[in-house]
Amino acid sequence: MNVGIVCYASVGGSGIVATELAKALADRGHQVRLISTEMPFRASNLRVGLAFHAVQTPGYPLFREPQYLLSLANKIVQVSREYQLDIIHAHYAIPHAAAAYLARQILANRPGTKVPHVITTLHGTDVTLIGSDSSYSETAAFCIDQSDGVTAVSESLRDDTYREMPVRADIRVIPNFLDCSYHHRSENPVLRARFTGEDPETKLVIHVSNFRPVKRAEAVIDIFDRIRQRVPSRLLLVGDGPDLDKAGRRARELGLADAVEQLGEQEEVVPLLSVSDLFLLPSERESFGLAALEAMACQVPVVASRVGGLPEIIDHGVTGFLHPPDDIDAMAASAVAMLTDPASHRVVSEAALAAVLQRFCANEIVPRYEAFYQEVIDREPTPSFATSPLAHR
Ligand code: GMT
Repeated sequence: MNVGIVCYASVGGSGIVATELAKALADRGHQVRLISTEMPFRASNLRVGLAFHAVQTPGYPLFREPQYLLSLANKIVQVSREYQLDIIHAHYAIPHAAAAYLARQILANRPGTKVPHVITTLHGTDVTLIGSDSSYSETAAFCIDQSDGVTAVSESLRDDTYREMPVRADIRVIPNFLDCSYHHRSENPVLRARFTGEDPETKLVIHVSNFRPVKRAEAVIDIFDRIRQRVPSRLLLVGDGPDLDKAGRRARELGLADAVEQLGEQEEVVPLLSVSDLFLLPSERESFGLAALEAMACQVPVVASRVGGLPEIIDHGVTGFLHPPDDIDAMAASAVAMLTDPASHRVVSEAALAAVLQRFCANEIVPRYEAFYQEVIDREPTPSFATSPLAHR
């Protein structure tokens, strides 16, 4: 199949999932074209069957805002026409579903042009924060409904979409996944010693995110403060975003500055997860929690909020720990229990890995996307110019 995958290039789960899907589809023999503003995070390795197309959005003094929706739709039209795309797969509905819809309408209006099918994958805040905002809800819901197929990354997100937006489309749940041949623990005593100061008693707690308000970075520091009162430990903060400063300030207020290491954005998280003992994710909302899944694959027990899709990945007390987002004390208690009981730590780490291997590896999930593409194509033959209502205008 010829597949165009549209995604954000910035650090974030939706771009990572889209890129991993593009790579996996290319490995399975499809011709895949990634369409984004710049080469997405984790896409840089050369791969047969995978090409990248950059969206340029030129400014003009009259425009106060960049016209990304128009330039993206334009790029999709050009790529689709040139490479005869069967599928345009838009990751993150806003505004990618709209751009894909517009591109399809343009292509349907051109005689003799192949018109691709549009699939939109909902990732989370495109529904729960932005899509449900009254400034966007009508256009976002319309464009989601106009897609030929819609997927959501968790049951919870599917339910939230129906509850929070006027969407009528039949939403298929296809969970996020990892390349399990890459995402696994690989011990690195030298790196670990660099963070622990070679103290064998010191535990490493880690948080990886884009430090936006939903991630509750200050709560990460508050939980770590409670952990550190009981366990010699250090905290690794991986990623960057608007609330990283707040986290640093909170750490200084609590006298924890020396115990917190800010590593900024890192393309490779596996080495850092592999030296860690515990992952904290006290998010306010989380449609899936890809970062938690990556930690589990590296055998790092996760202590997280019982919100959104996290209960679909973490079985409380078995493969990790879930608590109400505001229950900092309970999160700290679970963390301390894990860090002070090596036998339980091993049991939870192994159960977490087993859950990932059983349900969330690429070889399990990517065929579900392929089957969905085929189902959408079979359901409705590609609209041709002759049958398009636009053709007669
Ligand atoms: O967090 C966002 O605002 C968007 C998005 C992203 O691009 O990182 O994150 C969402 O999609 C990820 C991939 O499907 C999920 O793992 C995250 O849980 C989800 N974030 C939220 O729901 C807050």
